[in-house]
Amino acid sequence: MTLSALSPTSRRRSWRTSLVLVLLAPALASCRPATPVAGPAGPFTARDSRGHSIVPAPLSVQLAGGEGFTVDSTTQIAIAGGAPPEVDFVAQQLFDMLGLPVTSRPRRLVEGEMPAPRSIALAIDAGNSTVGDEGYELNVATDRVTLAARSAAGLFHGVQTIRQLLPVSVEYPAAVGRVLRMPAGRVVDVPRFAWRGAMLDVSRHFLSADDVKRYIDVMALYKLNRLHLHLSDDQGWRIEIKSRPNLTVVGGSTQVGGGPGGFYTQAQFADLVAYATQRFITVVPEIDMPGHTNAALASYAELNCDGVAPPVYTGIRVGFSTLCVERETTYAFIDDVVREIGGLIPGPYFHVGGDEVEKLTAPQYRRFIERVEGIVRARGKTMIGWGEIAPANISASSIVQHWHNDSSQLHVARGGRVILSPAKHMYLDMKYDSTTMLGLRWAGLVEVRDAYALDPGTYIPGVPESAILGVEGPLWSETLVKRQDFEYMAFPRLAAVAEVGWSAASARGWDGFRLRLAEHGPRLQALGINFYRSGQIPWPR
Ligand code: NGO
Repeated sequence: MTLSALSPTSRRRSWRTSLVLVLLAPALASCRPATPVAGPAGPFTARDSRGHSIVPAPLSVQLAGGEGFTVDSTTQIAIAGGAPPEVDFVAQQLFDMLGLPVTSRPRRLVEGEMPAPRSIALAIDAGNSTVGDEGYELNVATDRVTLAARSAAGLFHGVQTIRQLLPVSVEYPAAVGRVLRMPAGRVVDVPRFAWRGAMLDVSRHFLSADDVKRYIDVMALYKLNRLHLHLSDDQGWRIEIKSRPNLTVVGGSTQVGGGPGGFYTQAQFADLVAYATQRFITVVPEIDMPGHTNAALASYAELNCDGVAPPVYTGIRVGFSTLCVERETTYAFIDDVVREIGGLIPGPYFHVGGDEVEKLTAPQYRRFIERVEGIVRARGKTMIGWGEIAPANISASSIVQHWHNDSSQLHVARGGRVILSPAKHMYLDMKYDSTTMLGLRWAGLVEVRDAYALDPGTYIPGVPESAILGVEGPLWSETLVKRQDFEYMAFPRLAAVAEVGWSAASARGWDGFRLRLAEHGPRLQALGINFYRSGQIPWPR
């Protein structure tokens, strides 16, 4: 393919777009139809039929045989001019990942300058209509790698694909004598759904900010883009609210089983949000209400209808607590909480829980949700709630998260959108099989294949794919105490969640997924992740 082959419209594009196209030309020319990679170019041992082990599966992968691209001390990282500042950070992460010498530091090209031979070039191509807001186009040739996207997020996702095209030694930055070589070819990729989430319940058992960052790191590897933090429940309140200090002094003081609990200061939370943002992950805070509120009720007597604060709670029953929905003090409290947390996040979402309320009448519950929606909107955020909120008279712009036997369809009927977290597929706290020590089993056993089997486009009868915002894997922590417990339940199922959310139906398939996922065993091990060695996956020995 040469420039002269381009249409008149494309010839009118900006110099930057032309640069992208010039950069792509050699790689495009060397692309052949999909053939499994053989020999030294391929770092894989088990692969799906298209010869790669990328998870989530990209929309299209064409690998060419031959030498591929080798990263070495002469490799340069170039940023095509005009890219927004976030691209510098993406380039820096690529640089760090490849362990390049200082002489290879990312450099912005000046207008008209071509990248040096042996470069990995990152370019924003705002006119690319095939890759959407988060997709990318990657071309790998022996003398050059080009990654183009419409946004920095797209480039970031492309860097994760580069990472997965490289051998697992890329995950050992201090290893001596490693050879980082990737196969030549072309990947064009775009996510199927905008919402690809993971939820951490840091209430039942607290997880430190550093442990949450580790989780974010692995989310990024799999192109997940929403981190939902379940910050309050009966057993613990986990975020500092300056106007309501007892929430953390009392409500944050314990956890399931009576351990020490814990909470994030606002500074720690802001730092966590910044860490996620740099990885193109939006933090979605959840304050569960009006039920699942014993920690708040224990902190402030005025939130209880009888004006008496109950003791803190360390068991795992659900459904017994509720804020006093008839008292104005409750709404002043909620406004303080939404205002303070809302001020710490750039993201547009605020999750209000709303699940499993047994102590209110249906009209009381609905009025509460409608009023809280007003508070969240007045604070400039979009309300999200579990499926139970759907019968309330809420706006179509609010979001419902389906989990189990709920009436999410009602929200779709009013034109609203739904996040799918059906427990029997997406709940990462369900046991894998009958021998799994950790987790619960009320929704059944969820092996990797069960997680993977969800088809979001057909899951809720009568709900079309266009009403599905995406998917999310919640990890509830009644039985999970330490980081390794959380990891064991999340991995490798979270990779299945990611593929369900990202990959086009045409690119998906269990037989290919299990082979590709097998290659992620050594990678997860390299990252120090305590993952479940499912018997369904042919892990390499
Ligand atoms: C339910 C419940 C949570 C539990 C979880 C355990 C929802 C939305 N509410 O899911 O409080 O922790 O199950 O699997």
